[in-house]
Amino acid sequence: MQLYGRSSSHFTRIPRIFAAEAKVELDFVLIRDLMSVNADDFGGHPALKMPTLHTDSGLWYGSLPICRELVACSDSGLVVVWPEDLARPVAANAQELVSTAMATEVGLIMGKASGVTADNPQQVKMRVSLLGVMEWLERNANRALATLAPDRDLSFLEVSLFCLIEHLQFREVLALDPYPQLRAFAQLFSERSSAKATAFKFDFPTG
Ligand SMILES: N[C@@H](CCC(=O)N[C@@H](CS)C(=O)NCC(=O)O)C(=O)O
Repeated sequence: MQLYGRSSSHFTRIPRIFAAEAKVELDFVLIRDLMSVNADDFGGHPALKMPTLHTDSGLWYGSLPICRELVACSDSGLVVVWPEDLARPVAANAQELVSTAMATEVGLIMGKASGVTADNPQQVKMRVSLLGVMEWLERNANRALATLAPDRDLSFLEVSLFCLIEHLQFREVLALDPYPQLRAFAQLFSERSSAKATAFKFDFPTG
């Protein structure tokens, strides 16, 4: 199986962590030009996004479907809590807000990279949105995580929350000082070998 993405991408790191936890071997194919308008450069992703997974059964777009496929293909018997298993509002909301914040971060980073100034009204709104999510997560993420089945090996919520927090710091989008609860969660999760093996880094000098 081949995963198209970048080591600096939070949406790509999620399936890389799942692959490591499920002990699935992946060939990692780097996407060189993020501004390309050719879907082939994104492993065939029609929306020109990463990640994309290539398997014998076809192409898989998006981090959640890719993680599902990786776990389904593995013999590891990994017990995973998926977003649809989140029955309590606090946990379902946490997942929704983590996914929203990740997309907001992409908008902020892509805007900055393409010369949009920080005082652009859309960038201002995205930043306020991100701050609102972070404040909510700081107050509620631990309560959300406490609702997860204790016998799980992993949850999509934990992995995506971890990737969001580390990525905010890595891309210097937000300082994490105001979020001690989230920092403590990320510190604990970062001890996992799957997290250590997938640390964010820039694959190219331009990021
Ligand atoms: N819903 C998609 C989102 C993917 C996404 O936004 N990926 C970012 C990188 S982390 C990307 O491709 N950015 C390039 C762009 O938006 O042009 C997923 O879950 O994989």
